[in-house]
Amino acid sequence: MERTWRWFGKKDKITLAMLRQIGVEGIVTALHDVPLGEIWTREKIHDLKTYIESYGMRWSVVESLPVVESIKYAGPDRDEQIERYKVSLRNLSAEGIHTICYNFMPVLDWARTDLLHSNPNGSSNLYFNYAEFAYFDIYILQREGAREEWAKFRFPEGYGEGRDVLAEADAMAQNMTPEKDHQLVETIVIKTQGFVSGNFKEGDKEPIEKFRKFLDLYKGIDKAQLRANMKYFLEAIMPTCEECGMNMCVHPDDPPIEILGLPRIVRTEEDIQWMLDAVPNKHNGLTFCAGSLSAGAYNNVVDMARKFASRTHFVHLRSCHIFPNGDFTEASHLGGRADLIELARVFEQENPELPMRVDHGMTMLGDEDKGYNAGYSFLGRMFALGQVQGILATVDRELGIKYQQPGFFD
Ligand code: DNO
Repeated sequence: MERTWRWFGKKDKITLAMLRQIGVEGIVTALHDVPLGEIWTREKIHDLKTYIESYGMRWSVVESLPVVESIKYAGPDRDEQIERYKVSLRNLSAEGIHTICYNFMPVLDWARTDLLHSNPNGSSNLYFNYAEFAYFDIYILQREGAREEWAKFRFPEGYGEGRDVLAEADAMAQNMTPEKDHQLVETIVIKTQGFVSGNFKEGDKEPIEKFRKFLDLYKGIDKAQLRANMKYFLEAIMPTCEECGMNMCVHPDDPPIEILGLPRIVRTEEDIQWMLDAVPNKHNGLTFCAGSLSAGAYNNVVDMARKFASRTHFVHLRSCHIFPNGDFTEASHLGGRADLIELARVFEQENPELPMRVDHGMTMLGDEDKGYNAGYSFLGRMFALGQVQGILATVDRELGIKYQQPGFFD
């Protein structure tokens, strides 16, 4: 697979010169300064692409060309937004970029409750605690119906036995302070969302008010309706994708659970099968995010990779550990539920050209003071990339695939 890295543009503290030294061949990025819903112009795309190429790498994948909410909930300007999306696709293709990662999650792009959860070795990882999330939902967001939903919440079989998430959230409420509430809002709404070109930004004055307005847009939209809206979007853009050789690859919901009363439709094997069958065109594909999928106890990630490899256009290598109580954290890239070694075999066999990036890494050895985006450390991700490069070198030898690491004499 092509060794790529998610880079956040010219303002990223991690520079392209650094990435070139660690075996990165391709860059995964977006026009982060273009406001949501605006057309990506050819000039801006060209400028960034040329900059990347000046460092001896290429712009391999766009992550993300965001799908605005009104396409997801079918707002009045949906068709106009889809037309704009198509223009951006044509402009990207004209500049030689042919892989687009996007998501179809309503409101929230991805969710964690702790961005610096300690590992036994002193480093830290991202973490999701169900009770903290329930507390946010019931006590901070004060979402109508949240208490009743959490009262009915059950973990997948084998996890969280005897755990009462609602009781834990109520107990937390006894000890929370405005500072702790603020911290949780920063984590769930700002720090995880602010840098992914989504709905929330660093410096948003009233994020909770804004959040509630977004939730209101989805009143009455259930799973079937969201699926219909996704199908509508994909059918509308497929002719453009065919015309300009564009591969669309949806990112699975992260975590792959239903949250905040919102429908989520890219969580499980059945969901992905539905999405691929609904629009049976090879340009309608998947970002195989092993990390997101492995946070769902019902997902057998290796089986899913075998099943969906031929419609996978982009791979995220990461792995999760689910604790017996149901909470999850991000595991080592050599451990956890995802089995990255076997995934590397599956995808190398399918297509050694497939772009792959290591996803989130540990925060380690001083990463924490550098102001990196949550989950996107430098040393932690570099460590993970080193591990994955080792896995790929071994698998390539097994499969007889020749690979020359760029930037070395040998
Ligand atoms: C988080 C990322 C997501 C992902 C988008 C794709 O770390 O995996 O923000 O890029 O959901 O649209």
